[in-house]
Amino acid sequence: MKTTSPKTPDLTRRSFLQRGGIAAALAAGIGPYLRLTPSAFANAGPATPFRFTPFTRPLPIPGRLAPAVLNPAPGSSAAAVGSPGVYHGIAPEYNPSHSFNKASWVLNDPETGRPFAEKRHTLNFRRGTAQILPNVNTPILGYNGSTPGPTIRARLGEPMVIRTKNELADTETSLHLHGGHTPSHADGHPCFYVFPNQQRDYFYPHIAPKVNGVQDVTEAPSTMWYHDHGNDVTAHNVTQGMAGFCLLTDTLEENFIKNRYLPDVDLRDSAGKLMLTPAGATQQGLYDIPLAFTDQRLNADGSIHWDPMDHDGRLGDLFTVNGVTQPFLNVEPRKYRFRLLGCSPARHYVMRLSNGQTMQQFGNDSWLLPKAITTSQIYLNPARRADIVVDFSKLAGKTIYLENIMQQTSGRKADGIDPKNPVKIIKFNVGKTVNKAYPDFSLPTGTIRPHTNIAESEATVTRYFDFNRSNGAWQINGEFYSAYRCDAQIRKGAVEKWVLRNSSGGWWHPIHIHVESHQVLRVNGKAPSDPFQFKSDHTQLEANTTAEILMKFRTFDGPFVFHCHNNNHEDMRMMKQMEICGVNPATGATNPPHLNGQWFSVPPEICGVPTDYIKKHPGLFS
Ligand SMILES: [Cu+2]
Repeated sequence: MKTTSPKTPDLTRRSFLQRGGIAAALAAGIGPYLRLTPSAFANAGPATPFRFTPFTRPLPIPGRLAPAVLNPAPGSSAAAVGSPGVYHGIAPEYNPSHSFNKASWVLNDPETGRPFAEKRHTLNFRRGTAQILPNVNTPILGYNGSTPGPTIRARLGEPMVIRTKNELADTETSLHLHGGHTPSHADGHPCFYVFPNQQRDYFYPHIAPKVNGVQDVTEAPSTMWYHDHGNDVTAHNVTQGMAGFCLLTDTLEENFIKNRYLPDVDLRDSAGKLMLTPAGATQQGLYDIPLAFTDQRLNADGSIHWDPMDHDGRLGDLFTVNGVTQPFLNVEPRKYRFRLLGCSPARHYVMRLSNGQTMQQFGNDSWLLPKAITTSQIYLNPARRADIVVDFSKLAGKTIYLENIMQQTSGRKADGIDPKNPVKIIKFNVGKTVNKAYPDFSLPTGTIRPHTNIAESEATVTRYFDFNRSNGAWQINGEFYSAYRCDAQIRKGAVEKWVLRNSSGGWWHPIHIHVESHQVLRVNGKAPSDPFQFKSDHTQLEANTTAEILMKFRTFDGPFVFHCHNNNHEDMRMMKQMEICGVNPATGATNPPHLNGQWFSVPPEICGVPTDYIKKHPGLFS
C-alpha cells in the first residue's frame, strides 16, 4: 500500500492567529488558507474508509526505554548551549554553583545505600509506520519511531537525562513530561524548542523536596506520560502519535510491590521481551499494564486524517489502545493493575466493564489516592489518568470488554453518557489457569499514598482566569497566548488560589497546570467527589462551570504554562504563561523573573534557545 508521510502542520494555526483570526483567514484566501473549505470547520467529513474485524489483534505493550551512553556527556562543555553537539544546551543544575545543584537532592538507592547514579536515555522524534488497522500501513510521528513511545521507568531521587534529537525535518518539537515536577528548562515549555536536526538534553531530577527535614513522598508521581508540546503544533503532533508513558516508583510504592499490595511493574526491553528484574525484586511484572486510549481517523491512503483548521477539537472514528484499534488481551483469572490514559486531543470517555463488575481506583492523574475507591465507571477526559485494579478471578474461561459509554459527536464537548450504547474498546479473554510463579496482590485497605491537604487559609494570592472564545479561537481572560507576556508572577513557596471559569454553555475545557499538582476545592460551590478531591494535574471545566483550586509552588522557578488540554484549543492559544520567582534568603524579597516574556534578552542558559535565534524567528515565539 502506498503511504505518505505525515504532513508538517504547515503552521496554518500560527499564521491564522498572527493574521487576526477567522475573518482574516477567509479574506486572505491565499497561501496556506487554500486548503480551507467550509466543511473543514465541522467535524464532519469522510469516515475512515477501511473495513476490519475488531478484537483480532493482541494489545501491544510498549517496550521499556533502554539506557544509553550519551556523548558528549551531559554537562560537559561540548554539550553547552550553542555547541554543535547538543545545540540547545544543558540543565543549569549541572553548574556546581547553581542554587539547586543536583548533588543537593539525589536520594540514596535503598538497594546499595549509595546515591542513585544518573540514568541516561535517548528519545528521538522520528517518523515510523504503524498498523492502527490491520494490513493498513499508517505513517506516524513517534518517539524512536514508535507510538506510543517506549515506556520510561523512573525512580524518585534518581536523576535522569533524556537526550532528544528532532529527526523530523519540518517541524519543531518540545517534550513535556505530563504530571511531572520538573525544572522549567526541561518542562516542555512550548517555546523551548528542539528544532529540526538539533538535540536537547532534558534533565529530570525526580525530586522529593524535604518538609521539616523529611522527604515528602506525598507528591511522588506514579503514572506520568510524555507528549509533544510544541507551540501551535501540539494537537497535530500528538494526533500523529507523539505520546508515551513514564512510570515512577518510590520507596512507598516499591514496598507495596514487595509486600504484594501491588504487582511488579512491567519490565520489558525495547523489543517487548521481558527483562530480568533488577536486583532485589522477586518477580517480573506481567500484571501492571498501561493502556493509552485515543481515537483515530484514517484517510484512504492510510495516513492519519488531520484538519489544521478544526478549532473545535479533533475526533476520530476508530478507538485505539496503545496504537491498535480494538485489540484483545489474554489475561489470567486474577487481579491486574491497569494505568488508563485519556490520550485523545478532544474525546471524553466513561469506561466500564461489560459485565457490570466494579473496579478499584487507587490513582488519579499522576498520584496514588489516599484510599482506594470502588467504582463501576472511570471518567477519562483529555490527559487524565486513572490507576485501577480489575479482578478477573471469578471469570475463568469467559470474555469481557472494557467499553466506553460517553457519547461525543463534536470536539466541543461530550454529549453525555448513554449506557445503552457502549462502544467496546478492548476485549479481555480470561484464561483458566493462574501462573502460580507470581503471587496475587491485593490493594492495601488502609492508606495508600498520604495526601497533605492544602488549607484555603494558606492561600496568599487569588487569581481569576476566564476561559473564553473570541474571533473563532480561544482565549484566557480575553487574551491569546503569547510567549512574550508573563501572565502571572508567582512567589516561590506561596500557596495560591485560582478561580477557573468557563461561562460558555457550549464548550468543555480540561485545564492542565504544569509543574505542581493542584487540589480542587470546589466546583460550582460544591466540594468534588472522589477521586477528584485530592491531587490532580488538570481540572475539567464543563459548560457554565467555576472551579476553585489550590496550589503550592514548592521547588522550581522559571517560566511554565497552563492551558486547555483539548489540544486544538491549546494550539489556538487557550494558554497562559506564568513565572515562578525565587526568594532571596537574605532579604526575603522575591527575585525578579528570569524571563517575564522578554525573549529577546533572556540568556540562553535559561531557556536553551539562543537570543539570536529568537530575533531571527520572532514568529515562532509570538
Ligand atoms: Cu478547551
